[in-house]
Amino acid sequence: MTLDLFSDPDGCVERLSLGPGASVLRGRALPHADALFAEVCALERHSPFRRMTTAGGHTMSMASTNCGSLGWISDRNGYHYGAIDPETRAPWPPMPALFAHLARDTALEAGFPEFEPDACLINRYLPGAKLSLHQDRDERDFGAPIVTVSLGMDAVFLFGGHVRADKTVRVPLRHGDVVVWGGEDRLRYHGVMAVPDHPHPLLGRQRISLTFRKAG
Ligand code: MD6
Ligand code: FE
Repeated sequence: MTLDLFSDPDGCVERLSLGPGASVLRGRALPHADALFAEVCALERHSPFRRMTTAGGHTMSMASTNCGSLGWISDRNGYHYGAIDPETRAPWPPMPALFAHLARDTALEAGFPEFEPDACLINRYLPGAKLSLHQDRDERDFGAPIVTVSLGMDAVFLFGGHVRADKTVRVPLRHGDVVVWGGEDRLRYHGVMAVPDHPHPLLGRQRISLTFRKAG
């Protein structure tokens, strides 16, 4: 099944439910998009984007960096969270207040009060980059939701079930959209299809995602 958020004729769709604990808040970050992107540009001067390696020795197709007290890291030893950027050997830059507020507010709107993320993974997808189906299970507490903010080029988010083979829905994500998933949907498989090359007026040929989690 394909859920097309953007074909609603009266343009009134604000929130799409993907499950009891999973919602898309369409365009929710749009008023903040310029400021969010400016923060990403400042953050990448401190901790640059890099393409991480997987335990299997593959290079991930998107480039990543982090802000907040913990950063998500993938290397030859697998996935983990750490306070130190292995490239700069310095702590990840602090999470900008705008990021923390947006994550907390959107989690609340989606039914998860008191979300206090300590980790924000920032991914940059150039045309063709993708993320295969996976679960997010490196966090200590699955009681907190995950919030993802999309900026730049359109992408298709794949949202599956609790086993990899479950059917997935294809959710188009555009600049300013926010996805929140938690509760019984917290461990659902998800991924990002190869990003098509449709340059965005503000960001050009890239998609940036901000993924907020309570990791520690
Ligand atoms: C995204 N990222 O970049 C979604 N999950 O839009 C993820 O789902 C993700 O990049 C776990 C670890 C790294 C990731
Ligand atoms: Fe994930």
